[in-house]
Amino acid sequence: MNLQTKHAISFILIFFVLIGILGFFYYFFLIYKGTGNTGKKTAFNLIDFDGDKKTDVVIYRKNSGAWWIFPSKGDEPYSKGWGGDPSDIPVPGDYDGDGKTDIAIYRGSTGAWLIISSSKNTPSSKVWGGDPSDIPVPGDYDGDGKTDIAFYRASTGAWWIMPSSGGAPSSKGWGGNPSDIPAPGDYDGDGKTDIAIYRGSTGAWLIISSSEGAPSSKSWGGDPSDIPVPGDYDGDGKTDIAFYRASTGTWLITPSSGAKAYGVGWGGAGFTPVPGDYDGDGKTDVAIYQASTGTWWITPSSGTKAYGKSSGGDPSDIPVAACPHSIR
Ligand SMILES: [Ca+2]
Ligand SMILES: [Ca+2]
Ligand SMILES: [Ca+2]
Ligand SMILES: [Ca+2]
Repeated sequence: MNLQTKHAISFILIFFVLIGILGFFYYFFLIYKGTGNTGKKTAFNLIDFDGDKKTDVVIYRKNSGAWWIFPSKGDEPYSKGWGGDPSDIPVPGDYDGDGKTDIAIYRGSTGAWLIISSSKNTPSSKVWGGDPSDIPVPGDYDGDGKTDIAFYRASTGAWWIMPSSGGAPSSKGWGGNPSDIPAPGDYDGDGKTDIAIYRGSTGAWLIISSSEGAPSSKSWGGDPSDIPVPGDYDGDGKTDIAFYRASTGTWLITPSSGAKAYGVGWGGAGFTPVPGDYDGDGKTDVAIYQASTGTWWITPSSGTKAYGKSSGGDPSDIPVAACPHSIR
């Protein structure tokens, strides 16, 4: 073997070793990335600003337009001014698909969605809605891992969805009864949000499965004080039909896995349901917010002891997890 051949062989060996090292790092990069939006999807809107897969306690202080975020990781709480118009409704979601919740407001007076992307920290604005009867219903209807802006127009009973994947906006008539409350969720567990209505007058859940396109109806609720609280309480990746009966402070849950329906007494007068996955076990936890003291009372699904957490208690505070019609 002459010197030239030796050099050529060394060069080829070094080349393959380098490829191997790069591949090794790329593999771990993919695993790391997998903890973000490519990880297992949850069948509810996880309000998770720090990206640890646990629900954060978050309030929107209406009178000052400030968000107060208490990261579940235990970092210091922080605030961010975003909002301030009396018609503003918090609509947090993962609009950029990086696995962290973005601060977002739906401004009812103009129909503008004002979003701060967590990945780029840049604000954006898009008008979608604006009718006084419009109710924001953000969700991942196209299943690309990014929240889509969407509203339910109560006056006509139509759902207007702008897919984040860039397709044409769609409109679908589903609802229209004055007692209808939008209750979107991933009831069939295919990773796409399903259009759904809770009809207060009859206690019927009217759901269109995104995988089959077929409508279904289930009776669950019907008391005038019932508030729909869909979530994945059994952790099977499908949203469960559930309501909170304010008159008695009872949660009534029908697990999608087929297990027996059950009730949990947790709440009562002066409490607002704030379901979320506070312990990060993939199951929705029963939790309530007490406006008079600004305290969150959380019962972790993992079985650890119930606890309270204060988020201030300004009378204008809105617990973001209770925001109507965000998917849970
Ligand atoms: Ca989407
Ligand atoms: Ca679905
Ligand atoms: Ca479930
Ligand atoms: Ca949980």
